[in-house]
Amino acid sequence: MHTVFVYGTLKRGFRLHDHMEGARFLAEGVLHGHRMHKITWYPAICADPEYRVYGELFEVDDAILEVLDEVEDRGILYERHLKTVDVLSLNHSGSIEMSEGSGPISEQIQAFVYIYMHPLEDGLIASGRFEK
Ligand code: PCA
Repeated sequence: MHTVFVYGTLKRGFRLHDHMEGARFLAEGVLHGHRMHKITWYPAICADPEYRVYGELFEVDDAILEVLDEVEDRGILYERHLKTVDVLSLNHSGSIEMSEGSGPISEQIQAFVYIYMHPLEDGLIASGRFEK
């Protein structure tokens, strides 16, 4: 199994989420050191120490990851990189165990992230949150 961090159209309720069918939601997450831009109807991110990106963590199998690579035009638009993502919230039945007490748990997880392969200039989303 693999962990992926999605920050755009693959999130729950967004345009390409259907391609995540069979994926298990783990938690909300934040990726530090990356900056978000709006391309057209979808976002993209690149490395930038000044910014952060918010998204969702899922557990996926080989087959789903293969579908996502295709949907995201891996090798053409995005490259898939393993990144360290901070876990912000957890689902109660997730494999990431809840610790005692409530509130967000500070924990990190290694996850695949689709990083844009081309320069990003216009359409900065400074908040790091892709919204409809
Ligand atoms: N889909 C992928 C990368 C950008 C996009 O719109 C995602 O949601 O993470």
